[in-house]
Amino acid sequence: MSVLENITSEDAIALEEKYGAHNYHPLPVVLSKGDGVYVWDVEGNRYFDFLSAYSAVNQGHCHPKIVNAMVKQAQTLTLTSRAFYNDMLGKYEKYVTETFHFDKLLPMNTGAEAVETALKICRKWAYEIKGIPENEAQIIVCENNFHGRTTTIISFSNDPVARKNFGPYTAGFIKIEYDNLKALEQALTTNNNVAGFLVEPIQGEAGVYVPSPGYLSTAKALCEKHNVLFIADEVQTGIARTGRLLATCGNCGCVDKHCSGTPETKPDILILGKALSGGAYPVSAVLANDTIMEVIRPGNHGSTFGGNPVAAAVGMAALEVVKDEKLAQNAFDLGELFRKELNDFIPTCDLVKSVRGKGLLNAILINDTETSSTAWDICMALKDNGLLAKPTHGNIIRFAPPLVMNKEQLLECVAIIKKTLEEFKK
Ligand code: IF1
Repeated sequence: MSVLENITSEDAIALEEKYGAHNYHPLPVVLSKGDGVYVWDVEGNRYFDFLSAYSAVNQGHCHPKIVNAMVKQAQTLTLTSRAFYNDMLGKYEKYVTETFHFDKLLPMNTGAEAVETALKICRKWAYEIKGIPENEAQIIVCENNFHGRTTTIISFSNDPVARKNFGPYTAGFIKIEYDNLKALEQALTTNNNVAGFLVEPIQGEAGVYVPSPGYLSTAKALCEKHNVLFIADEVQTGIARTGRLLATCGNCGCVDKHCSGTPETKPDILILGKALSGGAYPVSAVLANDTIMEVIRPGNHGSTFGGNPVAAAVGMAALEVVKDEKLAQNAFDLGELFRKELNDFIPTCDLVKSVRGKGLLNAILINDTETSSTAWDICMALKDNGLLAKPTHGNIIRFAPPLVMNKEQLLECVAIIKKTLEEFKK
């Protein structure tokens, strides 16, 4: 079979079943084309993409500006390794650090790599700047976190499916309840060697948990008080997804009138990924100011592909799209509309308990048990009605369309969601 030969959905699924590791359980749809807010399956059926590859495709599928930047660079120079300089990395580093107001950027590829990088920087800062005894550093994390799939990251996960039988686990982490400032203060005051606090501004995988107003700014203040680094994992919430350039917007200089821009929530270490490339290429980054990033010296850390010229070209184009098309403001406005529409609808529908989210990162809570298949079955019905979404844990369906969606398209999707829920029979 030639790799260019068209295949049916059935054949594609059978090939993955036979030749691929079974580390996912995808919805039974085989996509072959994407453009903006739409994707098409191999049979030519068109869907609204309401997952955006877990918020990596914020700029819409195959955005021409991003694709053109990628193709142009790929025809020029793809990879030099960091053994030599190249003409793209410095420009990219300048552009991104000025966008998010940090002194320096360490370029990586995946979100998990960036999280691991942030943990290493935090520990090294703790030993060399804060003066914590070597190998004694503790990093506070939140229960129900999701930060990636590496052995160290799953060591501090409490999701048994992601964690079990991958031990022995990495030590040095203290788990506290999310959105609980008393728990954070207690962890800070009862442990001497705390180096950092790693937190998602909204817990995506856990079910789009938006913390109480003031949680992030007060957490940041508590970290400052105890000389502990506030580390924000914005891999999923960043790049305009929550209606501002960053969910921890602080002096980000974003153009949106909705941005609170309060410096109190500006993290000491910022982790970006996913939509930093618009979903076209693996691009992630860790940003920090010199007093923190200077602990990293030649030989301490690296990556073959980290900061490659294609990643640099794609990253700059992806951020320009966010700014030029005011995607944060659009996400804010359409998010407000989405939640209003669903909040007006929910009282008429026993199947849904609530809707929550910020910007265009939202989720509905299904009125059934965590172990029921109802959320999955609803997603299957949504697929049949032309909209793709997938449950997170159990009885929660995440809704995260590309941020380039317009009002008419959003209202069409709301109509599909309402129709599907009204017609749904368990
Ligand atoms: C899977 C979840 C979402 C992330 C945050 C780091 C990473 C992610 C906040 C790691 C990645 C992805 C991974 C993907 C599914 C998806 C996901 F369901 F797993 F949790 F989005 F919610 N920080 N999230 O959300 O980035 O290494 O993947 O580039 O592993 O199943 P990555």
